[in-house]
Amino acid sequence: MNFIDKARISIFAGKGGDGCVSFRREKYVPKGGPDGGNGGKGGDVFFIGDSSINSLLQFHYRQKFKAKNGKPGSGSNKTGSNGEDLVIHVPLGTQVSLEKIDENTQEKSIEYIGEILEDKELILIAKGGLPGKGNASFVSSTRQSPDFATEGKEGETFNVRLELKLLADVGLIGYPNAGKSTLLSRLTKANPKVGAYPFTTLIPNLGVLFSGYDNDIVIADIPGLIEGASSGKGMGLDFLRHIERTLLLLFLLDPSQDSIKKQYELLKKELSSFNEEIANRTHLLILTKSDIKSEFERNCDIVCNLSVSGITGENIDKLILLIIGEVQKMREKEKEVE
Ligand SMILES: Nc1nc2c(ncn2[C@@H]2O[C@H](COP(=O)(O)OP(=O)(O)OP(=O)(O)O)[C@@H](O)[C@H]2O)c(=O)[nH]1
Ligand SMILES: [Mg+2]
Repeated sequence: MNFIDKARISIFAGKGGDGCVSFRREKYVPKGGPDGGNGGKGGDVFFIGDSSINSLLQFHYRQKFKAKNGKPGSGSNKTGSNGEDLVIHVPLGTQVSLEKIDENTQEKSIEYIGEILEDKELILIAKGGLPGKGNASFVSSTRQSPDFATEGKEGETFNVRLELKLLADVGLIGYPNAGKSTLLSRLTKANPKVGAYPFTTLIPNLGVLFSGYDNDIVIADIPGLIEGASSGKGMGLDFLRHIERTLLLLFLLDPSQDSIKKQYELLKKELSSFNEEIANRTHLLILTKSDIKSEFERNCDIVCNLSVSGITGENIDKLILLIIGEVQKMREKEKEVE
């Protein structure tokens, strides 16, 4: 599965409506007092978080987004209606930056605005133009019949860069070489690099498990964790931010490397030093490489939830059901909290 996780779009807020020049018309009064109304405000452009979207795909089909202009004012002091706002739906986790050009030096820069994390979270990106004033607004003691009005201002326009850090639902944690990437390729259509050496995975891989429910499950395969990772050893811990929002962790324990109990304790300890809350998150203990387990019985010193093989496929179907069940449970719990 290919993730489209970057897009560049142009957004245009609406122009303010023009003010109106008008004079009251009454019988026997050829030119009554000024009654030209103000224009309406131009529509704003917002982004809104939408949990039902999970890619930036839509922006590959459409790149220009425009809010409506404000309507001009009219006679009898009628104010023009405001231009309708435009609300663009984006997936949760979308990071928004604006391209800016310095008016004097023409230098380009990128201004990071923020990340949209919550469903229905709304951020204002481009403000609509202010309305023009009708001639009635310019009446003063010295100016009884102004015959001018002002134009509405242009709305803001920006080129916007969107980046989606896919939010993984499930994180695979384990020593280097524990079989994390092999398992990801078994569970999903992802095709990460697998190697018979530690630290084959240098950046997180993501795969999607099609759950059959309305939301598919994104699984993150991350680099291996070793003792001292929290103090910078191995790949460090920075990549753990990719699993900060997972619902479920799978501890992949490799019988061919070390005592399973020790692996579990060490992984938990390193996770805790990154984030105590992550370390205590719901997790399952999965024994990997079950096809060669018998050679390493001595290392199997705690009972795991399941033992699987990414090579022979043993118990992969059971693992899929287990993951789907746990994730559904967690999602329902999340909904109850909301
Ligand atoms: N016998 C056996 N070997 C496996 C199994 N799963 C993975 N391996 C082997 O273990 C080695 C490491 O596999 P990877 O999937 O790259 O392990 P990883 O945990 O992603 O490793 P890093 O990315 O380096 O942390 C490779 O040589 C795999 O072929 C398994 O179920 N059985
Ligand atoms: Mg790997």
